[in-house]
Amino acid sequence: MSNPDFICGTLEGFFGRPWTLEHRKQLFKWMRDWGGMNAYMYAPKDDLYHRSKWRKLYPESILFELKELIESCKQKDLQFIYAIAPGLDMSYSSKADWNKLLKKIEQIQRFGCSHFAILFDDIPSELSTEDQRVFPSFAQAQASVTNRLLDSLKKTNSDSTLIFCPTIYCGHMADYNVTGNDYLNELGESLDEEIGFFWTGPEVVSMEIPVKTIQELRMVIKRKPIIWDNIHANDYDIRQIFFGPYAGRPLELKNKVSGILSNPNCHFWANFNPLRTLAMYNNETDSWNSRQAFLDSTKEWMKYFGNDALIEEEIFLLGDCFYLPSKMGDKGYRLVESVKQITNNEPNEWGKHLDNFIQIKSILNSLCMKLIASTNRDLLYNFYQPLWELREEMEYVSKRIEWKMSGKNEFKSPELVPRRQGILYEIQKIAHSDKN
Ligand code: GDL
Repeated sequence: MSNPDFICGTLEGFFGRPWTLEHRKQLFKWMRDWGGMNAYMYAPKDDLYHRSKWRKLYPESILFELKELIESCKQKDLQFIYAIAPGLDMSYSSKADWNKLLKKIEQIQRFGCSHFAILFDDIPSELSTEDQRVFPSFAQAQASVTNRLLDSLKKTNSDSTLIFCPTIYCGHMADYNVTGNDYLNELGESLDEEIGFFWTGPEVVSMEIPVKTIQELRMVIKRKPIIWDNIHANDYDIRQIFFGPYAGRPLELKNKVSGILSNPNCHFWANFNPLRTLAMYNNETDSWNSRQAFLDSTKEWMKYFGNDALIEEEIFLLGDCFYLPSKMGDKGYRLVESVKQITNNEPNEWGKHLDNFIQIKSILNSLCMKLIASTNRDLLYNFYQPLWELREEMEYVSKRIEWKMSGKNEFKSPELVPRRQGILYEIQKIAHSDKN
């Protein structure tokens, strides 16, 4: 069973198109049914009024949606956390900005929301000249606004809570020297001890979060952090998608932090396994096997595709091909190994790899055929791009196989689709050339 004082759930905190009301309602239903999850944080970077126009009140047309979300969370016993991100252009010493912040928060409080977060991630880290006259440092400026906000929230409702996201929010940003980081030390000293503190781990996207790195951080920030977990986020490269399990975090981590909120794929339907397995992780007390959790969760995931003809083998392959950043599932590794052996060797050396390739290709093709006939069109559109790109590459490898087996001299088969081109490709070719 999970600890009720521990915050665990979903954080909609990515860049790009926010989820829809329907998506969020589906999410709340999942979280309630699974158990082990008790919070949803609303922080879509591209909700205009959350970040870019944080000073502006929500127009009625959008406000009703927030009201519905807050009510829907309440009905399902989930904590709704509203986050605001004023850091792009807030003047920390300006009375006018402070009043705007309060007005905005009051607008949300009116719907019975008492859990808030203030985010200072991904912003310029220099104080303006006016702010420099008032505050000795960036940390002091942020701590002052955040402490005042907590006081003000408490005046309205003494049960209010507040979480703070710092500008340095992972070990990498502190040059892996958290203990010696002035900004973090100052926050530890000056932030009210009741205020929660977000941390993404050693990296922005941390494949592992070792317990010892958190113990070190706790000494500095003088509280247990709340993990803002980006392991399944894909907003930094939306050609990728992650269906893999919650992994790389030992169970012991739960005792060292005060919560875990997952900021997952922008593609809503990609998040079943990522979130389901986080709920499993939070319910687990003895031992954690992320692979087993993935297998169990995938079986539950199947019913959301809208096609009863789909079989487990197809869905497992889908998950294994698009697993975690820089990590594939078993069948993904097997496929890549076979492509490598086939490409680098002559047909008489291929051994089992040809059969392996053909078998996986056939599962992939039947998966795609069934997906395009499935009734959950929203899910299909979410998965289209990476899946179709993979199919195209499989076709290309098939052409090379035919050519190698034919014994002809030159590979003449034209590529079925043009190579990836354009400005991104050109820049990467130049900037990443030292890594090749
Ligand atoms: C970030 C952003 C987050 C984004 C994620 C992955 C934090 C605190 N902020 O740095 O909004 O989705 O990276 O790209 O993680």
